[in-house]
Amino acid sequence: MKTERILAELFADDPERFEPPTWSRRGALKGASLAAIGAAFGAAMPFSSRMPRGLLPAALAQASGDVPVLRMDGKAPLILLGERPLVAETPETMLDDDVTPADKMFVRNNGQIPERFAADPKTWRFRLDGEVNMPLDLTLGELESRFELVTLRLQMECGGNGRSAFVPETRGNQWNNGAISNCEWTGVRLRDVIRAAGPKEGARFTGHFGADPHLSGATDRAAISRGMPAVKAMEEHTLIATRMNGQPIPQLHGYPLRLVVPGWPGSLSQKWLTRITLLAEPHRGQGMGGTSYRLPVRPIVPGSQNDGATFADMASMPVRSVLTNLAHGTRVPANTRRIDLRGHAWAGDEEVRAVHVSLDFGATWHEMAVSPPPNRYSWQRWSGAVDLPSDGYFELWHRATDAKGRMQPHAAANWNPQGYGANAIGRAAILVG
Ligand SMILES: Nc1nc2c(c(=O)[nH]1)N[C@H]1C(S)=C(S)[C@@H](COP(=O)(O)O)O[C@H]1N2
Ligand SMILES: [Mo]
Repeated sequence: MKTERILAELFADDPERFEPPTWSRRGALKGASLAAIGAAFGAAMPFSSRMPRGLLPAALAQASGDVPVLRMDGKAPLILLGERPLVAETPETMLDDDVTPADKMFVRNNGQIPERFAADPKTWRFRLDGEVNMPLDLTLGELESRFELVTLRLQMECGGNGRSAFVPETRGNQWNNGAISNCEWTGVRLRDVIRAAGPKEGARFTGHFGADPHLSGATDRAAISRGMPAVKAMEEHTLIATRMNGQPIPQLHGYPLRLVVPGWPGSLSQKWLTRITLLAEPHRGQGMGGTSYRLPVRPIVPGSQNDGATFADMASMPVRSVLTNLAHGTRVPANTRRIDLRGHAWAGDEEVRAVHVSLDFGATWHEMAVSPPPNRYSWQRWSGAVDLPSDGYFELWHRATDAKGRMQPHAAANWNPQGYGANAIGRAAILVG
């Protein structure tokens, strides 16, 4: 199928036709009529009668076309969100592999990228201390030989994935849905290492430390240092990883040792891991407390100030889906009447129960096939097809449902100052003909 990204260009031809959106890119559209939108697209909107009033068409609401691109050895042309620190997102159509290849893995750094550990990686040292009877100081080689090695496919998703959907806009990297990877990690279980150190009764939380310098270069400040409740640390899928996709971990992604905490905010998965400490109270490192990786327990007014004192730390990430075989803004040939669709879906600690697709702005939904995960915490493949009644402008909406029946909402919900947990229904605009 020959595809072209054209919708943004069509809009660029005649932007005056539109009044500005009331809020940000996904706010309601004031003034512009559907007829005007249709005229700008040069296409009919077959389901315009089902379009909710005030909804900004995805073709205008979501960027497509010109975006800054990461150019880096060993990395695919990801969408560059920031250079200092280096942050890059994976376009949805690059998330089609069941196991995310290293070059397509999104990048999220909070500080500088440390110099590559030049010595034999087996000599890298890792410490486990705090509320334990026997603090451990082990080399990577000792970790691998003392504890059982396991290999698992594990999702890793930034807590801010989907942030660009918040209205009004929030602080932080404006991710679409591409701050997600599903690599094959090999490592030892964190719980085995904790047990070997003899945790004390009071060991109820962890704190994580890595070797990357703070962005300012200050040696007394951590780039990021987060922690989690012991229950998550003791889960069998939480790994101290030494290999990714059967290879040493790439430098950008934590060589030679990193923590992998699947299903919870990616910030817990400390790269360039040097130390984990067990604590009686929640860790107080960089990225803990206030509004960092924390969500309102009771909704707050969007756009309002809040110090986060009553918020709760984010735990499991919410359910989400990506469409990987068709880019938002694609044009398909006239008379195309059936379209194959596929992608991935995941839901933090939960399994995905269903994925549905709508062509008519959510009036009717078609159930897609969803594969079981190869192991818990892997994302799942979904696939199916939809029939198109005619040529014209369509939006493919994709919505996943988790095992508890929770669905992706129509709009980013539970607004919070740093924009975490946005998992709105995916919308891809296509033009047929
Ligand atoms: N040492 C260290 N670990 C880190 C970070 C960091 O900046 N430094 N960023 C965290 C965040 S916010 C995320 S989302 C993931 C991103 O992992 P990746 O860059 O390998 O995709 O790493 C986490 N671990
Ligand atoms: Mo993140």
